[in-house]
Amino acid sequence: WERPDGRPFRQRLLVVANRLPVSAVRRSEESWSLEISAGGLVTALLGVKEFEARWIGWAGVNVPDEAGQRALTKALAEKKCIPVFLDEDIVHQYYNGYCNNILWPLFHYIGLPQEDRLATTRSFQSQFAAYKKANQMFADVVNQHYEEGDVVWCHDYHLMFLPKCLKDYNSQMKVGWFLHTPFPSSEIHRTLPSRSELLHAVLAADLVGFHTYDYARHFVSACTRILGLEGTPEGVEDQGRLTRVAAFPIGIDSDRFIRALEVPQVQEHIRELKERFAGRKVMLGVDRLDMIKGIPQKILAFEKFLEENPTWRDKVVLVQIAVPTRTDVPEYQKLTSQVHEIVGRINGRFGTLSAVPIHHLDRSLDFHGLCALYAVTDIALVTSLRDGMNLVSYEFVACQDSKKGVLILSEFAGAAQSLGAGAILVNPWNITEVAASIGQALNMSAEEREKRHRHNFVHVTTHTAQEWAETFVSELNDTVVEAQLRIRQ
Ligand code: ADQ
Repeated sequence: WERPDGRPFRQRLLVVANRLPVSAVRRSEESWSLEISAGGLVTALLGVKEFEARWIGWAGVNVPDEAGQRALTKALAEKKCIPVFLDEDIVHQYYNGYCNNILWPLFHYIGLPQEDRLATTRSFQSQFAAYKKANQMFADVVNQHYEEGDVVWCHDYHLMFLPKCLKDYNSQMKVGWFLHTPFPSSEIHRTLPSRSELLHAVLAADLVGFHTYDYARHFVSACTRILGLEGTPEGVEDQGRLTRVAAFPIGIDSDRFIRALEVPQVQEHIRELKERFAGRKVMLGVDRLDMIKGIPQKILAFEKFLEENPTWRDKVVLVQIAVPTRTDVPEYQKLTSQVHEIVGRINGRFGTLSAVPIHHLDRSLDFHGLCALYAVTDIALVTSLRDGMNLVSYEFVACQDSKKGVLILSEFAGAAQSLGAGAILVNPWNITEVAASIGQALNMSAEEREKRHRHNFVHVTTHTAQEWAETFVSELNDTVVEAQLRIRQ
């Protein structure tokens, strides 16, 4: 397939997400330094050779002056990124307010603390107005850069209004929307004052995707129960127009992890870690420090295990790596102190002069450090209270082909639906059950570990991030073609 000038034709993919995959630091009035942050989405799309991807999003910095905006736009263009400039007030109301204080907790079934509940109710209308305004600003930028034939892929709960804004500009635009978090039961979604407007806005997309079939089903029932529309096996129908709704479980770039284990620097690191933890079984948690990840519950379960199994006390260590996020939000500050307090208490209770049972680090690890840690781990503990998918569980499995460690996985993570047969599934709220699962994992026979690991390894290495992105985009192309055929008939 070629262009008139003989160059191969690659469809352009406009990926629209709240944050661009770069961190930008201003060096002087007109100079910026940029660093690519290789999150899951970037690596997913790097591997997709079929499309020519452009990123549209907020660079995470406030740039009030035109000279700065011009310089940043130019620097970002080299990285195939296009910025949306949001001022401080919009960021406060749209991002910190509506996205992170309202949608994030709601979609993860977490109630707001009592004192925030009334304040949020009062500021709701202004935050929702800012949310719509911000989504319109994203749409303006997409519209400026859109060329006929492009595919526009909108990401996540920050941009639920975007499909409608885009279709208002151009009903022919191919628009897909994918949610990275869970979509909650319709009984939860219906408590949101803007419930109907948001659902209608998402339904403007041609294709709506979720990590799991359950989230897709919740979305369809919200549309049927709240909007009175018709749910079909294909999606949701509104006056003859079908919005296709389906599950597209994300994956990781498993080869990148497997290859990293061969790097001499990583092997050296693995040797050091093995030496440091010699004679002890290593349990690992890697999470953003967020309420949804169930970090306090995980540590309390570990304490219960130590309490009930004195013979294991000096033979097992829990390494918990928690990257702080949203550090300016009081709830997150409280969570950090709560975790520190529990860790301190347990280390005081069970530690000795030569060793402590929990190593807790409040920071992010670099990619190679993370791979080495995954490789020396005997048991990974993923105890999310809710999680759209959870990629840490996938990354652990990818790095375990020689060790064949055990994955203890929350049944409330989307990953439970793909890795459930190989993992030990737990209810993270039930500390007794999680403590018992630690015992089960530590005592598991080599044959059973091998069998469980094989199941998960095959899944992680075949359902990759690249496959996820390709499937979504080709389904979007097909959906639009089918819709055009239906209209012609
Ligand atoms: P997250 O909530 O960020 O993503 P997750 O899927 O686990 O959760 O991805 C986290 C990523 O950050 C992983 O690649 C992990 O390696 C990295 N990471 C976490 N802690 C780290 C640390 N201390 N140091 C270095 N790296 C660290 C959201 C949803 C998920 C969904 C993804 C993708 O909440 O449910 O799986 O998007 O759709």
